[in-house]
Amino acid sequence: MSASVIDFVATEARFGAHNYEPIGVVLSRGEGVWVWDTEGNRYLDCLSAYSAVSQGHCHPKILAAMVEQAHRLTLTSRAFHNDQLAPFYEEIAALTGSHKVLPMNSGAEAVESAIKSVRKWGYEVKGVPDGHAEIIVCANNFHGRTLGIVGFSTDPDTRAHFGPFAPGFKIIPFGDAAALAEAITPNTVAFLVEPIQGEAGVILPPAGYFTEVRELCTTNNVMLVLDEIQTGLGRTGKLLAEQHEGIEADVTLLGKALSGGFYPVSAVLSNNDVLGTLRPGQHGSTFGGNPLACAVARAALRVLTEEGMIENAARQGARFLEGLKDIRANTIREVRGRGLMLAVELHPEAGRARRYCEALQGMGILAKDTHEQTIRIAPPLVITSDQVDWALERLASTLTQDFS
Ligand code: IF1
Repeated sequence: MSASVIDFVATEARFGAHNYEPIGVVLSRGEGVWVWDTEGNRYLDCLSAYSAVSQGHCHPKILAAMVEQAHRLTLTSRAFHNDQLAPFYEEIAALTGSHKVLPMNSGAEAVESAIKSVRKWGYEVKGVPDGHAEIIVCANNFHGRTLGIVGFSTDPDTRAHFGPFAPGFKIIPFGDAAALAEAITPNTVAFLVEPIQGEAGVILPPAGYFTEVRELCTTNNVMLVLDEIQTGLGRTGKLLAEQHEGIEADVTLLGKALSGGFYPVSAVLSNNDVLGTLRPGQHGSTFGGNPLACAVARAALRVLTEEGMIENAARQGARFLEGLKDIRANTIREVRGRGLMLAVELHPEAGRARRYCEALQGMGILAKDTHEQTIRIAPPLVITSDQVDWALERLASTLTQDFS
């Protein structure tokens, strides 16, 4: 690392809470799939800010919408109407086939908002006795960092020493429909689940799982809440990951790529009366639904469809996955994923995934390890075939090295 990089890293360490352990690269510019560090070295971004920069870094049309709106009006609060919120509602509802929209900022806020809404729906519509609503979630879930959410995490790092936590959550294994059937009681208001578990290491459920889940939820009048904050908006090669199983959630959570990475924008979408139970004064956010966020989100959604990014994610994702499967390396235990949400799981003897990510950095690729053994690969959805092949060559030469 050069002197200036060491300086940035040391200053962060000196003043910052040490809640991250970043790869040793200091980025200062991005365009499309590429990012540049402070020395001018170029990297292919295979993380996309955890799938938030799906439209590519600094997409010119989203940038233009943001700058144009920033000149006009940025924040009104929801005490007044603004001229960007209604068109945002209309466009996102039309795109996703939803009836109601609740705009928030971070992904965690969308999750919290959904929890509040399904509980309220449970008491006021389903008739659950007050204070007794149950929400079923999955082991190894990741839904964010707020207290309500980390309380039902099963990851010790995420959860330990942050309690006491709120009651009302039941944890079942992911991918096990029988476990869901068993866990549902008359007080169950919702099943909250990721279509593909991201932080857990890109874990796909068995085929048919969500069809069974949908049936169980419908039969028992339980709201199916899909956290599509990471899987949504084209990442898996469909607009929403639920489409792979031909089902529809009652409540869908979006975030991350909803702004193309320009700004924190999240949303709760509902296909039924869940959001309809919220009355004035019962929920809100100073920044949620602000005109700048809405203008950015509208442009982010527009380019996603107009520029064929969802189809490209399906095409390039298939190419990437095939290419990864063709790499003959003793270090690889499994490659998996859907669309451009991919992962390479290493054999325990191969050494830590972190070491491979550092080696990839040296070859011009930024990827991030998760859970010691897994390298996550999630480039922007605008990646081309040549760029996929370029990445595969470098991945092949890195994965055939031994860092144990
Ligand atoms: C961090 C992982 C990704 C999410 C799902 C809600 C949220 C997230 C399915 C909360 C956030 C992030 C946050 C990021 C790491 C990250 C992540 F490694 F944890 F799993 F993306 F892969 N639901 N995911 O994945 O959204 O409040 O952050 O906007 O640094 O914690 P948020």
